[in-house]
Amino acid sequence: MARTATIVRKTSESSVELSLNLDGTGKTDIDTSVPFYNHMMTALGKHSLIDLTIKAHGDTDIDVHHTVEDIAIVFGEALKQALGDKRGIRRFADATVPLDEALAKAVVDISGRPYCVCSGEPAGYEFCMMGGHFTGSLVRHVMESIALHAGICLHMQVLAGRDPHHIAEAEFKALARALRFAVEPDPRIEGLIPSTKGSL
Ligand SMILES: [Mn+2]
Repeated sequence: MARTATIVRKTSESSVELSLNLDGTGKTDIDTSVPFYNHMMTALGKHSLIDLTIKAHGDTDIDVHHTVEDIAIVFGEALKQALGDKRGIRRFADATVPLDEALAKAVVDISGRPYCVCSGEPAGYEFCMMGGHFTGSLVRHVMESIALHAGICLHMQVLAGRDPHHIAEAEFKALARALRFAVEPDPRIEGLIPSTKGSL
């Protein structure tokens, strides 16, 4: 069965159309209307090998916050939908990704139980502005929204870094790389659900 999902979500704050294919090659077509976020979501698709299309707009004249958060919610929902009953996946994965001086580690469990722990951000990261509109605080907000709506456990650790752009990009790439392996079919357990309780 195709592991794909398409979700359209419209609220008074944003409009999001998102499609993904877990068994893709990392092909992306991203227009979030938030330039820095385009860069991050393109990296997420590219390095997870999840084909990802996003067309979104919202009340970015107020702040990019609503649109950024809502896209993360929809990405999480689409991930959950595409995974179905999670039969045959590797389930656990981790990835540690550098970007020059920055180093981020993501650990995921496609568990069906939403949880997110982020640690190690340098002091003041949450107040940094990237691309003139995207704050460091939004990175954790996006990680939390994805994890909670996908129903996965995500630990994101910033192990090193000084430049906020580098840190954010390392975090998105680490998530991408961990997701790639966690959602990938494990040929040794074809058709089986990787859980002792028989469901995820
Ligand atoms: Mn929010």
